[in-house]
Amino acid sequence: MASKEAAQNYGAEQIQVLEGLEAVRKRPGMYIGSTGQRGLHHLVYEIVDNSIDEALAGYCNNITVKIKTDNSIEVEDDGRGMPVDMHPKMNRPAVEVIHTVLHAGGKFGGGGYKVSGGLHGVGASVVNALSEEMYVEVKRNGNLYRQTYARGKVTSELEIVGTSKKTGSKTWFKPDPEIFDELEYNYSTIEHRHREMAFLNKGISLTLIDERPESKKKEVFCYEGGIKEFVKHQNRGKESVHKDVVYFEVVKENCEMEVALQYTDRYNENIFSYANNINTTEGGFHLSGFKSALTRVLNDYARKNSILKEKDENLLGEDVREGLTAIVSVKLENPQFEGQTKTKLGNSEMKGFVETSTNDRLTAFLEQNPQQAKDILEKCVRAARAREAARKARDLTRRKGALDSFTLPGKLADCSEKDPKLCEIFLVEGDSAGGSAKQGRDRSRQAILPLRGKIMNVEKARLDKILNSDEIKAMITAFGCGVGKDFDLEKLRYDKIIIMTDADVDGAHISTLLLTFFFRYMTPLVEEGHVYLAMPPLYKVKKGKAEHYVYSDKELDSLLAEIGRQGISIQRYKGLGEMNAEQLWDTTMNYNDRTLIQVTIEDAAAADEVFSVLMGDKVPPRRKFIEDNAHYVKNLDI
Ligand code: 28G
Repeated sequence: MASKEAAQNYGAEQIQVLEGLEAVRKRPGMYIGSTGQRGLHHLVYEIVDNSIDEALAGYCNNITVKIKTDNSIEVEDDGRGMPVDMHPKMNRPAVEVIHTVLHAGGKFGGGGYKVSGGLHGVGASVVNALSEEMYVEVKRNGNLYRQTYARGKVTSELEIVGTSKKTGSKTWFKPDPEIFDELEYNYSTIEHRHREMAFLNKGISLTLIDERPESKKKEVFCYEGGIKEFVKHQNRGKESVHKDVVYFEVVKENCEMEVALQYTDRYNENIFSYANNINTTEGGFHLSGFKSALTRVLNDYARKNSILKEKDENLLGEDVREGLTAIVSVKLENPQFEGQTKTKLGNSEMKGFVETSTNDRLTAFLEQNPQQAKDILEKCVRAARAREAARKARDLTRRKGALDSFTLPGKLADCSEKDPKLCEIFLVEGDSAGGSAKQGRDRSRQAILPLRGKIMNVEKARLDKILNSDEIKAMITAFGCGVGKDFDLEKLRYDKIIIMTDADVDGAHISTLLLTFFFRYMTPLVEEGHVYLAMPPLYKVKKGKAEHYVYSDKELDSLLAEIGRQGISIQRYKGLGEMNAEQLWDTTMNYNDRTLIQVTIEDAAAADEVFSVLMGDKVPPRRKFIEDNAHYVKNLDI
């Protein structure tokens, strides 16, 4: 049926509605965070969240997501099918209301808690508002129903188009190019979220299919063990300190919590917390409840079993979290998300709930598993001793002024400008490229720090040892903002930290090491977007007098298609050292023509993961990782 006719049926409420979705189109960022790739992916999560809700309600087992060749998305579930009956107030079919009314989810009221909810608690109507085309199919009551939409509006009435003995919902949409700057989906981003969702919702089967010819793939994610398997996955490639993943689940009438944890021989803390399937990266009451309980239970157990003597100090939180991998997942009725990125759980009642539950269940685990309890506590006691030793070492370095910015490293060629907002620092692989960069740079605003040889692998050392590395000390002093717990972004001496390495194995290795270090010990640097990768050219193509710098193989193909292959010469740059100062400036450093890749926290986390798996001690997970990430690892060339 024509859209005009449909529109004429609208009452006053519906007109309100259209204005509502107009607002979504005017300010999409308010609803999906951004109009870049992150926002684009958000559309998928919004729809999948609805299927997950249906699964959590107990009516759906299988969810399939397809990335179609034109970068449109199809999501299908085998739930009850979206309701098609008339909505009493709106006088429209319920499925239409779901797709045309902002925040329609809440309007139905009652009936189980909305568990997933998405980052901003928006839903299918927002996806409609931001799609150039959309359709929904519902199998229900023996019928197959279908309705189409576009840019927030209905484009055809709900129709019965066939029959079906099954039940379920299918949604297809094509993101609107008028809204999004980026229209191409990234398989691994969606894959990552899918795996996470499957871990967080045990037993649900999530299938991901990529139909695009260049990246054809199909994967099924289904974990009967839920977050217990999540911890195992996180710890693949690492040595665990004790045998089992500790797991417990406590379900109350209007909320539930699940915890899984296992200690490894590493030194970093690896706790992920979730509320209604949302990764609460800023933490909140559930996380603080967990942490309090952990510290308390382990101290109590250690005292009771004379692992800590009377004269010994209590273990600190950081001692009982060293090397810990843990997932804390809560589900509750009215989650309050607070904080800068709305990823901090503000429901204070969750602290007591998680704390009491963890107290009881973890104490029981330790008492029932004395050997594992011993293994865990020995690790914590070692951490406490190392902390003391590290503090002494740090005091010593500090007294010697080794990390102060007034003793800037000798290798640093600093810039003359004093306003950090205008300054940038290049971390350059090798002394020879460092030399060219020093000559070629803009001395007023660009500083150069050459890095020689390999950076230390921070994965396998505590901070005190890391601080013995000259390369790392040089970076810390040059940046001026300290490290680890002492890190203070306010003191950063440069607005941009630019990693410039060769486009080869070693270069990729060095970049990965640096990102891992920043991710672990200077997190805000990455979070606030101060870290960049320089993009030196891969080729120089000459034809007659014309010279072209080329930055990727794809670009090379299109250039050759344009200028032809006759009478050309192609130089492949293997390293930065092959360029002189002027070339380095022209191609990579000059403000106008260069390309910088801003590193996101996800990139850094991925680098960290690559590291902890590839540099770990266990071979099988390494092989599996390389197989799974063949494409990425090939580029990384480790
Ligand atoms: C394929 C793409 C995404 C969905 C359902 C099923 C029901 C439903 C969805 O109801 C109104 C709100 C909460 C109850 C519920 C069907 C009850 C009976 C449903 C989806 C009423 C919405 N029969 N499946 N919504 N609820 N799948 N997949 O969106 O209180 S949305």
